[in-house]
Amino acid sequence: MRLLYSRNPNPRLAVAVARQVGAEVAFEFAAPFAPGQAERYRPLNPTLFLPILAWPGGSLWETDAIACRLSRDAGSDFWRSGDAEPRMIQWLSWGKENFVRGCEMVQYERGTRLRYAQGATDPAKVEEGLRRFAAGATLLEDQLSRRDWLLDDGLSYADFRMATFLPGNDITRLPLADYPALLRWYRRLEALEAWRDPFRGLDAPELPPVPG
Ligand SMILES: N[C@@H](CCC(=O)N[C@@H](CS)C(=O)NCC(=O)O)C(=O)O
Repeated sequence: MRLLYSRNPNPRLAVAVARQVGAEVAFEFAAPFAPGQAERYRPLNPTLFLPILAWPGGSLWETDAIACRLSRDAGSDFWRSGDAEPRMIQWLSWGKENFVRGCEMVQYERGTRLRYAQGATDPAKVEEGLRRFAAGATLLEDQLSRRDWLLDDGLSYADFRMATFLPGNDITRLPLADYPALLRWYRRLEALEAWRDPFRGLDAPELPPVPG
């Protein structure tokens, strides 16, 4: 199987998962939105977004689905399959609408939008993103002051997913330090090589710089 990726947050997350579970995949850099590339990738993912997991005759897209597949194939419980699975899905679901969404909004406005010349940062969107971040971080601060990871029984995909948009925070400037337990949790993630440096040894061109 091939895992198609770029350095952007969702494909980064998928590569980190592959590293964490020791997935047997061939890593392949892709740029479906580059001029002339769309038709090559559309049969694999009609949305053209990365990551994509591809194999002869089939493909899978959306990071969560790919994480599930990689974890299962590797015989790992990183994506929980037992009694803890509903709780893990709770965090994925809540995160997507709340903390992760807030991080993504700010990351887009201060990072992606400028990298790809999609217009100027919208202060109202930053404000809304920071508001969602703060509300989510307050809830997570309470949870993570009581345990090391989101699930009682240890590290899981929920932790990686919750942190999707935290790498590159020098540009996004989310006020993580205002939430000490959350910051400690993120430091624990950064201590994992799979999270800290997923692109080690891979052909992974740097993202365009953020101007200014
Ligand atoms: N909901 C999708 C979002 C995927 C997505 O937004 N991918 C972005 C990067 S974060 C992308 O493909 N950007 C173009 C690129 O990286 O070349 C998922 O979870 O996989």
